Amino acid sequence: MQTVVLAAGVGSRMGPLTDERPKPMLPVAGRPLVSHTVASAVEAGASKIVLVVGYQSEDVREHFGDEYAGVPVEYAVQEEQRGTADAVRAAVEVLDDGPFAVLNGDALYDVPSLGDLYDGGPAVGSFEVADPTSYGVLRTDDAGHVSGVVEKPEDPPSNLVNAGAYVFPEEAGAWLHDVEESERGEFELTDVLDRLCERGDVRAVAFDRWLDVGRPWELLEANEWKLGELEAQVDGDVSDDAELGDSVVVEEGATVRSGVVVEGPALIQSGATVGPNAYVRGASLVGPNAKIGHAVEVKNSVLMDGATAGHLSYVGDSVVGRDVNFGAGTQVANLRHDGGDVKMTVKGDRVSTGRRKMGVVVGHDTKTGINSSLDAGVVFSPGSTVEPGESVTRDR
Ligand code: TTP
Repeated sequence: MQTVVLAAGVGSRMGPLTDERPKPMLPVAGRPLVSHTVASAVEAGASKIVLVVGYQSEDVREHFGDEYAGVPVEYAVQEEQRGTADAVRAAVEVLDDGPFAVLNGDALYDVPSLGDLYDGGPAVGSFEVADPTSYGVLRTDDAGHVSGVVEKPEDPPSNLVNAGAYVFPEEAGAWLHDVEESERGEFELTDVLDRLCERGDVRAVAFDRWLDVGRPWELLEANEWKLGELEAQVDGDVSDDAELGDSVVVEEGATVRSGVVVEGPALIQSGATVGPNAYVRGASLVGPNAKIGHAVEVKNSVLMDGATAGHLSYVGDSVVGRDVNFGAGTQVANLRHDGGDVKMTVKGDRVSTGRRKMGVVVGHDTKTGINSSLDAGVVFSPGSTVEPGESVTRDR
């Protein structure tokens, strides 16, 4: 099945992490997010991948080149991010005859479910959630076919949310040109789906696992998923008295010093150093050239390239951007005293992360002074500074 992967979005809800690189290129278990989407599609039987690129497209092209695991990769450019229908319209020109699949390039899908999606006629992937009111929700008819998608309904017709995975018949390519601008000023692929649903033969394929990666804490969840699939491998320099758990990968060129405990799942990338006497637990990604120093505890976090927590610090449930430097004794709070879900500001709106445990999101090149404390849910713009001893309770 030829598969269009949408990777032209800006990822504004992921700010400040998408300041320097597009969301599809954010690191998940040591690879770009979109490479997991592409890998799953290829494993499920994609015959060709068409990547729709736009915002900072050179990064995506450079990563994939013209094939992935023997499957050809082609590119279509969406000049302006004018919606998902507009993105697929750009791709139609490079598609072959026949049906085609469309996947969001910022979502993780399980391979067997994608296989089910590919296997048959028109289809839409769905995922069951307890509260679907903030999603596009599938409406199904008596025969179990999809009859439409209702956006953010107060009274949801089902618990099946639209997973942004579709199989369209060839003729749907022409319908893309008939889509009109929506109220929010975008050309929406769901308009094409609605038209397809009128035929009454669109299958709802329930996915076993799915994750939409739109907000910073979902990047942590994506890493939890994909780090959990790693098989232990040690190619780096690991001290004899360091303790590594079952699912820990230490890449060549990485160093794990004495007295370190890494519970895993964790990936310690080339050029990174950990320890001495550090404790890394939960699903953690220690990016290329990152540094976790003496007596530092890192839990369930992503440290991007060159991020440093030199000594005596705690970093929990956090995303730490490129070349951030945490001064000695920097402490991240990741739990509220009232035990409620941690809130975060996303594009100006205060929203619940749905997590009791959530630390901070730190834009690249931020520096914290010694003994600073960073409150749960705080977001730092790139290049922020924190004074020694300062307690940061608001975004900066
Ligand atoms: P969204 O998550 O709706 O958009 P986004 O990725 O730009 O994120 P944000 O809202 O935070 O700015 O997009 C869903 C998928 O479609 C995602 O994989 C990006 C892709 N997309 C395009 O390729 N072109 C577009 O014009 C839009 C709106 C999205």
